Amino acid sequence: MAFSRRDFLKYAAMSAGGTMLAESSFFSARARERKEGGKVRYVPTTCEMCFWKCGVIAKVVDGKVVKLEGNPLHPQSRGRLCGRGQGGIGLLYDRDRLKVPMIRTGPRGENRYRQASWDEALDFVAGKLKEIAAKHGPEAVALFAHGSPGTYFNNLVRAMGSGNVAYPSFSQCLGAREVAWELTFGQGPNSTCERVDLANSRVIVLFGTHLGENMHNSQTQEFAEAVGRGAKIICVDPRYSTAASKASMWLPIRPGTDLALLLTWINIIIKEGWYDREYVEKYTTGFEELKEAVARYTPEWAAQETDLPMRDIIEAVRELGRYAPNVILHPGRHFAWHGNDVQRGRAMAIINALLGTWGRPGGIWLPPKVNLPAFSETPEHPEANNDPVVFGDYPFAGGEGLTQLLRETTITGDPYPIKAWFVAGTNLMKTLPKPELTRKAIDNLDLLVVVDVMPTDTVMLADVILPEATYLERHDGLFTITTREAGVAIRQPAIEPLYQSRPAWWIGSELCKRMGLGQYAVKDSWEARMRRQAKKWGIDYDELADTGYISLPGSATPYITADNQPVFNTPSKKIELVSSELEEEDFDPVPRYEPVEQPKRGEYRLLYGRSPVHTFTRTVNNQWLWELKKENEVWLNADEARRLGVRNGEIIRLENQDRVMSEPVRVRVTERIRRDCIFMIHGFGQDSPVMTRAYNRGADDQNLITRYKVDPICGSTGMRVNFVKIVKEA
Ligand code: MGD
Ligand code: SF4
Repeated sequence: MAFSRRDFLKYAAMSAGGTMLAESSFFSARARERKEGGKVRYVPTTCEMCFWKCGVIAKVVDGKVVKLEGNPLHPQSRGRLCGRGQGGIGLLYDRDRLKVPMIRTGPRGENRYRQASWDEALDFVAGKLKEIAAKHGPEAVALFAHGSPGTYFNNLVRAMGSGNVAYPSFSQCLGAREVAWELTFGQGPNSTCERVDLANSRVIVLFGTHLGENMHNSQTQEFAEAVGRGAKIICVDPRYSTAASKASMWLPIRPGTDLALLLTWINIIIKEGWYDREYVEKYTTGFEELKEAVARYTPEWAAQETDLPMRDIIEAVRELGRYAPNVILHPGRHFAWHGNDVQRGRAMAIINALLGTWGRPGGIWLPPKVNLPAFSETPEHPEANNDPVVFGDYPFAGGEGLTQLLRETTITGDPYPIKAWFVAGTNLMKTLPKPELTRKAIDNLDLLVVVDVMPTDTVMLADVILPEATYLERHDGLFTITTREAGVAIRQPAIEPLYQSRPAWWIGSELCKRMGLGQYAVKDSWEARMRRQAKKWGIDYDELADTGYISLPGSATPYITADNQPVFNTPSKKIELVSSELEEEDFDPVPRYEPVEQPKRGEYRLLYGRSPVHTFTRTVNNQWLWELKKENEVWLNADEARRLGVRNGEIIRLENQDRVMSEPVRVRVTERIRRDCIFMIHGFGQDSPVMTRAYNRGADDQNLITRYKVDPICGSTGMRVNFVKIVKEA
């Protein structure tokens, strides 16, 4: 039997206040069109301006998308979109969009291309791939990807027999966090959307997580609601972030010393008895060993190390204890900071475990139950021809592959040559630390194919540029969305692809056919495939296309009850306060503090972060969002500015420890940051002249990240290990 809208209504009505919810949040594109007399079309789909996967409703008038709204049925958007979500129209109609396939005609980096037909471009790519695979083996073909386009090239590369696939979302983002939580709870806090029950939290602790600036729609909505109903916010951040401005306590920690604070908190929680005895006894292992290991981390010592008042260190953790278990120490998101990040994540996970937040209201909700049958229409991929290089010697590198290893092997050719890269949905030149190595690797390639929507820095180094249709012009998915409940969402085109752009599924599929791998191609169309998938899942596809999201009845089981016990997929089947897996691999089974390098006199640690209206580099050329924020600034502490004689708004440059100089950038003099660091928003400083709005606007933090520190446990690249000086412009 298919789940339908009627089932959804019935299900919603069963929950508290459900009738209201069902009536007020009902959405049907077809009903709305009928009401408006059929002059306009409403198309429910899924946003990809970032990776939160909000439900969007596109209003189309005379074949033009004129408005984007949040889908009220969809739990990620709850009827609203963030600024970037609304700005999707700016991407669709960006004058600088990639419009046609192109083949490079001049030296790499000189922006000389000629237009090609799809047949010519695809034949060219397939011919080159065959040549490279014949000469070096299929493992010489690699993929870097982020977001949904990667799926289709992952299929191609693996069908060829290469396992060399890597995603910056692991090594440069949240890999260390996921690994830390998997080692502790046997499961990560969910990479699409953290399972944080902010709606019911009484105390929310944020370690550098700048909610509101790092904009994730439903999470920010819940955070705002929590602030509104008086939840206590404790913000540990060297910068007085927007979230800190809502906090009852701001702890301006010395960067790099978070683990000292966390271990001290563990010590206080145990010593003062704030932990949940019953919970710890029932669900955890290693308590006594943990207690002994953290006894040396005293508040006096932590105050010295972190540069925080001892009174605040103690008061903050007592506040958590008072309201436990309805509290949360947020797991964070961009986690690749100092190269010791798994252990920082472990300490955060351990505090949540001691306070009993996993499976408790206001803490970490339990994953919803999803029992959808596996669906595939293509054969299993063959075994990789040669061991992939993307996991290196890191025992917990995860399944996603380490980008910097792929880059390194491309440069050295050791253990074998890598000669072709597909790059889909990621701007590697601005994403990987030490960009000169990215360029060096690219110069070693025989083929660089970039599938993108905008002519970014990486695109403009490609041999072949393949223009993808934007998310408003293509089918993708089906997506399973797991929030407190599980549901299924759709991405479908609001309009036909503009210019000669094509969806990634089509590009990948055409390449499979040309490579003689037709069995891995899409049989007919992605929409037809989605229909078959929906049928297998028992979902009414037409209902889904009409509403954009269908929830799976009975999937929500967020809290521990007598009949809903948590499952911990660790070796001991318990929460591992002392990690048996780390011990087995000769790592510290309990996190141990080691100081990180601090800036020398006259230097500042380079910190970077997000703007609420931009996602990395993907939005900086978008007219709507560019109007809101055209360039970044360097946040500099007011006392330091006075000392250096730098005025607010003055143009300066930053010079890093390796004498790399930034583009000119404006200073924002502020009391809202510590004296030993500066902060800038990531994503600006585009070098591609064909991104006409973003070109040369602001400064690129990545240029200054010429050093990184690799986490020995999972191989992610800590990037907050660079120091800069302020250089005044003549
Ligand atoms: P972007 O730089 O936004 O992010 O790294 P990336 O995923 O590389 O590049 C996205 C690319 O996708 C752009 O080229 C854009 O045009 C393209 N794109 C957008 N929509 C589509 C589409 O529909 N189809 C296709 N084919 N392409 C599309 C993010 C990564 O960066 C992450 S996850 C983190 S957390 C790190 N953050 C970070 C940082 O904060 N500072 C520094 N210095 N480096 C960082 N690197 C990491
Ligand atoms: Fe789109 Fe904003 Fe949702 Fe991200 S958070 S998916 S940009 S609406």
